[in-house]
Amino acid sequence: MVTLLDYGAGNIRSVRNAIKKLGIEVKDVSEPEDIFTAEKLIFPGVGSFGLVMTRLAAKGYIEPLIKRIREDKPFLGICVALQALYQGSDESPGINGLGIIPGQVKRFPEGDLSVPQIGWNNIQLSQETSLMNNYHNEKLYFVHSYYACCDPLTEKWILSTTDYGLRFVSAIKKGNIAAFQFHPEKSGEAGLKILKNYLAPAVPDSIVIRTRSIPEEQETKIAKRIIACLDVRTNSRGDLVVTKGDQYDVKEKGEVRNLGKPVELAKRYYEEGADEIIFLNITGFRDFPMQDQPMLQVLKKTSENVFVPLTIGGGIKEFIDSDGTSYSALDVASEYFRSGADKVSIGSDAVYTVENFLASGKKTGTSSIEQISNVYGAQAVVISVDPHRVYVHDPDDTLHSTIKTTILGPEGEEYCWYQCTVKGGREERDIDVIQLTTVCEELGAGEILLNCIDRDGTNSGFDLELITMVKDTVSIPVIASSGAGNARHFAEVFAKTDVEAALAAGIFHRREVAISEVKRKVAADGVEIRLQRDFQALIQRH
Ligand code: 1PR
Repeated sequence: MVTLLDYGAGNIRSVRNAIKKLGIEVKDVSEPEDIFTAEKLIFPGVGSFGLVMTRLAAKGYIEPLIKRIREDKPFLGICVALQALYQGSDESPGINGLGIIPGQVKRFPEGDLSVPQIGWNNIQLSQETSLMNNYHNEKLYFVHSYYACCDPLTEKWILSTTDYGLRFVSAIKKGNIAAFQFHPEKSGEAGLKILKNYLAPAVPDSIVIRTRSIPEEQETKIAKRIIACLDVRTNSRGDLVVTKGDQYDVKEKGEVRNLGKPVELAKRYYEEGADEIIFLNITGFRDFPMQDQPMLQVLKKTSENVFVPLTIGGGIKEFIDSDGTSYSALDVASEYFRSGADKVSIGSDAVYTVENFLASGKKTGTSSIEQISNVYGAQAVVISVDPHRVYVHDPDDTLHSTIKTTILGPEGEEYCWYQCTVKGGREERDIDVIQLTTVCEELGAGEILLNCIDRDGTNSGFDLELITMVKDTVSIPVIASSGAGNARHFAEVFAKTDVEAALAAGIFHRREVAISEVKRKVAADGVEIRLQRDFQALIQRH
């Protein structure tokens, strides 16, 4: 029996599901005393540092938490919960942490690497503990903009470090108190194994140790992510199906293409080694009754068996339900987080927000991006961009940001700009991809999902010119999307651009290319990638 500290923020469902998957019963903290009396406590930190500390204070949880930790009763913190053990964080100035470990949590500096760190990285162990029993140097999933410093004063606490531009504390352990910056519940089988070591250790802490981690002098490296994307909508029979378009046209002979069921397909991709799964409700721009929203069920079901990050897009906006209830974009996003999503992706509403920003020149604080980012952190907000090329003969023919292209236009034009669209490409807007992505970053978005209508479903490869243009402008991670036709296209996008992740839909759904084939090709080209353990062993043997 483990007790979960659920303080009503974000995706706690995934931790709950991971524990259940391990066959262990979960009990919730219902009053402050439970925190102290629990046999084992898990504290999943979701949201910003300020949100976590404010909620803990409001519920009267701070004092029993400090008491529990000081008395060395089993405690496991995840992500922001590790940071909460420190005195404070640059993320929320003026808000005190639990103050167990001395020091201030800092923001990753701007540099060559995008912030937030989103993806799979290694850990370098500096203690031997049963918590890492049978850990074999697999990559684990991180998502954060702030980090705990490797301060010699806190040496006794450090269980592992990780490198991302600088070396930071990725896990701590002292006595029965442990905390991870990575998400074990989102780190596939490797993460579940670590969780199990905490919940039901096979060996006492004094015995162990069969672990392997990379030598201290070597830097850990974040992997490029391979993502499977599922475009979902209902067909004429009312079934919710995964579909796939050609340049966003998902109908064939008048009927929506049906490439499978969302929950089943997501499970298949998880087992095949996808580093992340994105669901896009492609008709989400239409109004829907909140409680009937079928994507909530899809998320709840998927998160029971899929232990890698889940992103949901489509319909993240403010709206009024048919019964007159009004929902803010934050309400909608919160419902998705509670149902198992780790990130939400905003499409049309981001375009409208940027249009308003450009017209008024100021932030309102009320846009979907700002609201969600303020509460859940930038890393929870993805912007899905649906641009297409507009050719011009001369850059002066338009006010938009152009590039000189090697793919000439229909009249031999050598320049183009990328026009943003809304409602799944149905409506063009007078705004370009650079305006959209830079303003969204300024408003607090943490990642760009960069589609391309011209390439979507064509199997002709990613639009490298578009990706390079955006990547050169923003400092948040970018996911390349649209056009993947084979494993070489992934190798190419990682070789020729600095993109952090690449996504495909059609080739995976139609089983034309397997995720393992993509990973094998990309790894063979020397790109850092996350390999499943059996696969890793296979590569080492050969
Ligand atoms: O505007 O916030 O409600 O979000 C709607 C979301 O639905 C947006 O993210 C938008 O990109 C998506 N969407 C809307 N209509 C379509 C459509 O296809 N008719 N799908 C659509 C976008 C693009 C990718 C696709 C890649 C890879 N799909 O997600 O999966 O292009 O495809 P490929 O590998 O087969 O080439 P809102």
